Parts: sequence; C-alpha cells; structure tokens
Amino acid sequence: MMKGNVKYLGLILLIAVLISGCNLFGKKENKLIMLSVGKKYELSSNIVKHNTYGDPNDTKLTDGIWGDKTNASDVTWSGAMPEDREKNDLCFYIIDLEKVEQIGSVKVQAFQQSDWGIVIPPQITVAVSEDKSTWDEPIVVNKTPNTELQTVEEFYDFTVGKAGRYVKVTIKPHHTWFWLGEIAVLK
Ligand SMILES: [Ca+2]
Repeated sequence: MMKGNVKYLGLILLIAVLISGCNLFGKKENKLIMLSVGKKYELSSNIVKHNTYGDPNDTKLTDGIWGDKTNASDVTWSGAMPEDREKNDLCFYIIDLEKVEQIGSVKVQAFQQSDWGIVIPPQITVAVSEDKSTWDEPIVVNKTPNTELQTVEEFYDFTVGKAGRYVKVTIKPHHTWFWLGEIAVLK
C-alpha cells in the first residue's frame, strides 16, 4: 500500500515538474515584450462602436488580453464598423507608446462570426512614426474572408523592425462589422 502511495506521489511530482517545465517554456516563448499594454489610442472619426460589444473606454485593444475565440459576445472583443458601410472608408487606430521604442512586430487579432455579420477585414496595414506627422511606408497584410465559415479567429502579423512612438493600424472592413481583440506592439 505504502509503495503504491510512493509511486503515486512520484507520479504527481513528475507531472508537477512537467507542468512547471511547460510553464517555463511558455514564459520563454512570451519573452517578446508587449510595448502596447496599457497604452492609449485614438480612433478615426468614422468608426462606429457597437453599442453592446464595443470598446466604450478605448482600452480593449491594448489591455494585453486576446479576444475569446469561442464567443463573439465576450467582453474581450471590440466591435466596430465604418460609419458608411457602403462607402466602406478605412478605419484607423493610432497607439501612442509614449516614447520612441524599437518595434519588432505588430500582431492584430480579428474575429469573424458570419451569422452576426462580423467578417474579418480583407486588409490591415501598419505604419509607424516618431512624431505622428511623418509615417513610414505602411506594411500591408491581405486576407481573403470566407463568409461561408461561421467563426474564424485570424491573426495579422507585421514585421516592423523600426523605431517609432506612434503605431497606426488601418482597417479595411468588409462593408460590415469587424471584431478586434488586441493590437499587440511587440519589441
Ligand atoms: Ca484586448
């Protein structure tokens, strides 16, 4: 009986070590520093926020929390669309990192829930600036939304490799709602 218990304890210890090892590995993977967490951003004036699933205090896109891909109605999502969905003007967000930082990359999370009329943006661009007046050449990521798919979590990755204080993320919507979870500016 005792031997069995010892074996059992050993197994628990082994599992504990494995789990902590995985966590350590995870931490290593997350070594990329998120420069954008807690930083303020401004929105283009044509952005209409969703009444229920919007971003009332302009905090959700830089709170360091990714959107919950299992639930379009989760509070982690910021729902928005262009004022005139026919005209489909570009919508943008400008994050202020508060000082010039070396920016390695930017990662934007979007979500699609077709039956809600939420579709991933066909294009997102990222540009950086040190003074908010002169912008570097935008980096473009295109995706082809498939509205046949009910739910889609999509990440848009931008390799920047430049110094800047302001990060401008421009969304080209799909003539409808777009759901964003986070704009992560990584060192
Ligand atoms: Ca977030």
